[in-house]
Amino acid sequence: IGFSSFSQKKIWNETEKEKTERMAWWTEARFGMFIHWGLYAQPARHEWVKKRERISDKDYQKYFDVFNPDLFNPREWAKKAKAAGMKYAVITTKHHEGFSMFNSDYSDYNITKTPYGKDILKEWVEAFRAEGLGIGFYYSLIDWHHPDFTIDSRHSIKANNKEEYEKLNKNRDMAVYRKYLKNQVKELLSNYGKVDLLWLDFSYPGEFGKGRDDWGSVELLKMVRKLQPKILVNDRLDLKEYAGGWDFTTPEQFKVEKWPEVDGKKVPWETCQTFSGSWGYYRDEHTWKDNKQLLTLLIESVSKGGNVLLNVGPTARGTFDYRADEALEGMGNWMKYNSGSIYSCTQAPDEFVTPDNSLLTYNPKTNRLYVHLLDYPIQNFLMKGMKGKIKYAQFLHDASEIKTGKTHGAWGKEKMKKEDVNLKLPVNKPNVEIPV
Ligand code: JFZ
Repeated sequence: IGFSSFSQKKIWNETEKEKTERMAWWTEARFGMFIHWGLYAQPARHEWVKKRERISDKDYQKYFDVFNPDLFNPREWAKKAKAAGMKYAVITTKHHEGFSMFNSDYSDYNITKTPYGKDILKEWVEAFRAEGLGIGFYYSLIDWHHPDFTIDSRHSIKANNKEEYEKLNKNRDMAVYRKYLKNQVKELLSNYGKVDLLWLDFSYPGEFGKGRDDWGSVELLKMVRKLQPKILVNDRLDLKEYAGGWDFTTPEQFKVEKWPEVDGKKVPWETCQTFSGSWGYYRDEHTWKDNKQLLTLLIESVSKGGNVLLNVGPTARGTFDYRADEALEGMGNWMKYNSGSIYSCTQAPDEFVTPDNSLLTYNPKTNRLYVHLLDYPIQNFLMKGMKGKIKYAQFLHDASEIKTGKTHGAWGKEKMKKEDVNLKLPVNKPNVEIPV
């Protein structure tokens, strides 16, 4: 069993080896697409707009009444994801606003009742499957629309003190919502064929927060595992100390300093990242990351044993912003030649010292070490302690040989030791740059 403590609460039985095998496709994939799409694409000013601006259900209704993404072409999305080098995708089936992007027997607040009239999720799954991509569902535990979801610190309705919370929640019953949540997840995992990944979001235990008891997390996850035994589940159900309670951890929107550990053991992880700051389409947001930043995030994550889920927030017509297209293309240009240093790769063994201005990734199956030069140096590239460890060195993009040997000039004579190796790089940086 993957967890040492015998007092461990258990959700299901699986050996560490079985877990590793179940997760192998994802661990090898390393790169996926996150898609945040819902009614909030129309106000186009953050997926949290309903809470941020305290918009009432009545005022938010207009977004439901006019939603009609006439240019939605999921096959095109899937092709873009694939061309970018992504191997799986995770879409918001329901975000905090409470709107279902799928046909549901448990709520009319769903896509088939909008002017669009069809089950977007169904079309999306078929298209992404057809391109051979893994299928992931994001489902929000938080719900600002369901009448039984109790008002809390993250709700779009604001309470100022305990009395106000109690008053607002008088007729709300989380037991009813819990049932609803379970029913909808059941629909998601029953009506769309095999689902590879479930991304539940999110827990925030505390006095005016919610956690495992509110969601019925244990029961929910048992059902999930039963319906889709191979599925991968993220770690936001507030089941950290349960065996089988989660498969990978999800640091988001910041740089991951080192491979995350639980009880001194490295755990699978996936960081998610936005292009511009918000997850949903935000028309007036101009803080877009450039391609080099995004690419570095991917390499750096793999160099620490993790995955990247890079987010796109499609417009309300069903298109990607041109800047998202450009970024995906840039990733694709690079991945076309260099994905060998990403897929199936992980953190390099400790014996390898990371040289200055570089990142290392490593493929344990082939024993290849990949050195990512973040800044292209002038001719000498010193690798400490590598003597005897390199059989052959080459560029990845064109498979041309890189010779090793004495450094140019006086520089290396002081710096280079017996046990070091110097890579003799060509003066000119090879033209593998992605457009930035
Ligand atoms: C959540 C959502 O609120 C957000 O809109 C988006 O969907 C994102 C992927 O997930 O945001 C979170 C959730 C958890 C943390 C931070 C932001 N967290 O645990 O630090």
